Amino acid sequence: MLQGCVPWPEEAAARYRAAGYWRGEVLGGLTAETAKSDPGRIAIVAGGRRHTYAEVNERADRLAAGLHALGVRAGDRVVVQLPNSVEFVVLCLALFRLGAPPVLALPAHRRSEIGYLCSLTEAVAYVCPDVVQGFDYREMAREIGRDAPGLRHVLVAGDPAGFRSLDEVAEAVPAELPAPDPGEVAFFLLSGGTTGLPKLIPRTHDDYAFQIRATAEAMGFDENGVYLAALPIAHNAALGCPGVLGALRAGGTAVLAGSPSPDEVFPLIAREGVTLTTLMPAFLPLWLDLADLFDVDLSNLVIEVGGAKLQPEIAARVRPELGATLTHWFGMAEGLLCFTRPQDPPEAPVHTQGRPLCPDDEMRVVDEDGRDVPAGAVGELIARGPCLLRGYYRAPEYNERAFTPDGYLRTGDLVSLTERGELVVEGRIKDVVNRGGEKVPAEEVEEHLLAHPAVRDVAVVAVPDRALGEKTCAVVVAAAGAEPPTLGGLRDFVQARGLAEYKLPDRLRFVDALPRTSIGKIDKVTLRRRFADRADPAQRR
Ligand code: OOB
Repeated sequence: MLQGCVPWPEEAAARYRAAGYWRGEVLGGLTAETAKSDPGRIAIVAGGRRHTYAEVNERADRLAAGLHALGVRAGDRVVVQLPNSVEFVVLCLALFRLGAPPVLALPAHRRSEIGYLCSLTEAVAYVCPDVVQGFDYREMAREIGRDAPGLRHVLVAGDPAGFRSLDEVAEAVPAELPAPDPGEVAFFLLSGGTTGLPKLIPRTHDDYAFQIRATAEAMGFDENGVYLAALPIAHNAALGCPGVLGALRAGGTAVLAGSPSPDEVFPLIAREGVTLTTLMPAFLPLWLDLADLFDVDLSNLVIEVGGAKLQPEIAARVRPELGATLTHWFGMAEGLLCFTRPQDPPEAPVHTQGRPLCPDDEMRVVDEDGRDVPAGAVGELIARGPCLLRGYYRAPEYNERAFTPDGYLRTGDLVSLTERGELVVEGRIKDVVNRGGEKVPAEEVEEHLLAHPAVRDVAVVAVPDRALGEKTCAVVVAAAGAEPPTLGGLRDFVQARGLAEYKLPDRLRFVDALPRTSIGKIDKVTLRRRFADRADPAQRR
């Protein structure tokens, strides 16, 4: 396995193979079979264009050859930051074929995150779009390039402005390439639940092929299925649950949208006959309120909702008001998936996040000392299984804390299990703000805020928000003698340091000193409680 990754113990790997979870499938081959048996079938619909299996498959072959000609080799890492587009999918297939794992950054990431990913992974290439929503990724690439000596190529989808055009690389003549080992890392996902700087999750061909196959089966998604990707496909939820990759593996169609906003997706759902999609809970009220304005029949649609707390009263409205089938998900990029099945009774997704994907997913609920809590009680969820990593990439010290000695991931989520083994998410102990499904690592933001001359001390905590569930509040101890910082000033400051916009603080509160626990850690429980109801005066009306 790629250096810096932690393999599963041989005993577990043998068990997962014997049980038929890991079948030696490689992700580069996802489109190959359908491209041969039914070349004219539509694989991807994006930006109003339809792309056949034959086209997508051939473009991936050409791009793999072109990247190889540039010197990209098996084991090299490539940071990929593209919006939902056919280029994104073709590039991933090409890199899977080469065995050069893409590191999937989110479109919202900026200099701080991308620069860090490039240096952590010693990436040989960074692939970005030209300009999206007024943001010029090429300018950012120029800045990053200065600090990343190992970065040999910047490839641009669109106008390359002095860099190399991705399209041009994709003009190469397809070449025979050795198939990668299915036990190898196929790509890296970013963790949404770790502390400090972003952590990388290695996903192998074997484990992800199992995830997309088994989730497709559970959702009843086959070659007649049409999956709508309305969330960024760099995120596990839209990439592979079964997502775009699962849709391609099944021989179905993936429709790529730029956002889950009703005016964009409802016409697409109607026109393309979408059967499955994924949403974060924050968008569901909008769908419920606006669906009537669009003449769209959702009775054949299954919606997967997860990533953040879904309010039961919103969940209960889905079937009666939209006519669609709701499935409720607890997912992690780390590889644990629990969800209610479409055929479960309608009340199941209202109250629980369902059962794990795999019968061999081992989930335990433990107390602070790591002892199993009594049945039904709340504790931290720890888990291991055929999709669950055994270590973050190049993070040996962090891994010591993040995993138990026998390989269970400490999820940092507080849960309980129902008598029937269904998961109920009850809270969280990890220091993350879940901002409508986008995860903001508090420590990472605190470090940037601490660099501000008017900030002596700071704690970033979650405060309740009606629309997003949670927002980010910076609790600041102002530096003596300095003009106290303003929220706008702090946001500009952190943004200028290259942090993604969704991580900028939403609120600012001042204290004379941060409360500490008996062992000297910042007492965030007290801070959260103290500022919860004062966060948004509009909410109290
Ligand atoms: C999904 O994945 P990530 O990696 O962005 O975030 C994982 C974390 C979990 O550890 C948990 O804290 C939170 O997101 N979460 C939920 C939740 N589902 C995830 N918190 C409350 N209720 C839920 N239902 O978010 C993700 C990956 C695949 C599918 C769906 C979501």
